[in-house]
Amino acid sequence: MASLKTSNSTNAPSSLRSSPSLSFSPSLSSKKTVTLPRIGTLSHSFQVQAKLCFRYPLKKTRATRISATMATKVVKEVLPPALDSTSEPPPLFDGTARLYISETCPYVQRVWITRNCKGLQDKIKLVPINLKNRPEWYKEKVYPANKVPALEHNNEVRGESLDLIKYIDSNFEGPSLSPDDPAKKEFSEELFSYTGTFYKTVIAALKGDANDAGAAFDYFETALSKFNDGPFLVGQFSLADIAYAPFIERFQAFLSDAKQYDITAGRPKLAAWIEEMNKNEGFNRTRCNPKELVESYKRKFAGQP
Ligand SMILES: N[C@@H](CCC(=O)N[C@@H](CS)C(=O)NCC(=O)O)C(=O)O
Repeated sequence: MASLKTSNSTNAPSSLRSSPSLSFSPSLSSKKTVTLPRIGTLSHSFQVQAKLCFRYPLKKTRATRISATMATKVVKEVLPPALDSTSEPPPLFDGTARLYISETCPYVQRVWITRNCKGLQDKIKLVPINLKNRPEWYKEKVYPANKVPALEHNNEVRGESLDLIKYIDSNFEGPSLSPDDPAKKEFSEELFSYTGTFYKTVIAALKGDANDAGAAFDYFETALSKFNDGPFLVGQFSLADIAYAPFIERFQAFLSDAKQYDITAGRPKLAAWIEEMNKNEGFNRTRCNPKELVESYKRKFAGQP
């Protein structure tokens, strides 16, 4: 079994470097090295990415805390208060890259994970928007579609989470999260295209028979068998994993709690993928409180008040 050992290198962005004594992620950062199992030949970019996403604890700032309510102990990024109809806009188009977000939105989460995994915490500022009491200037001056996520960068505002993760990967520094191999590139595109069907299939099952979600998770299980040089969708961790992670996080929690349906039963590759994703600090910092998530899904899909 091949393994990657990462050292306590100084190659990480300053935002992710830690003092040796500081330990936020009990599962990983208390160790000098971490072994990532089941990974064969690793590209340079994946090794750098692995250091960023799997190894580095956060630097010690007031904007970090350990959320005691998470199922696994994870460090959640503390956000500034959400801007609402009474708030002034930020100084728009002043050269700052801003990601407009809502903390619990899965589409936002895709972009937020990408930003974290590329080590762009100091380069892309998060601006939470209160969607229930949205500021008028958001639609008028920032993003006419009036949705989140939206990214303000280079005097333009863009939206659509799948477009944004690709945009950030191509237009910002940090390790590449896209495969170089043409077959993997092509398969990534297929995976991006399937996200809509995946979502619709599972949502229909959440409202009715949980077993009807099986086809979507079977697709995912089969996809994980396509490349055998790592536990992720195209072998190495990439944007394709980021595209699905927020949805699998939500569906797994809700289906298990409300429908007693274990999405990993009979799907060992999906189980291993979830285990690997749960080690990803860039993802963990964005994760929802699972209890709140299940309650909100129950209100939406199980007819509970
Ligand atoms: N297709 C969009 C979906 C974004 C989206 O629906 N965001 C929701 C929050 S999770 C939103 O902004 N809703 C506000 C609204 O529709 O008015 C994407 O992938 O970014």
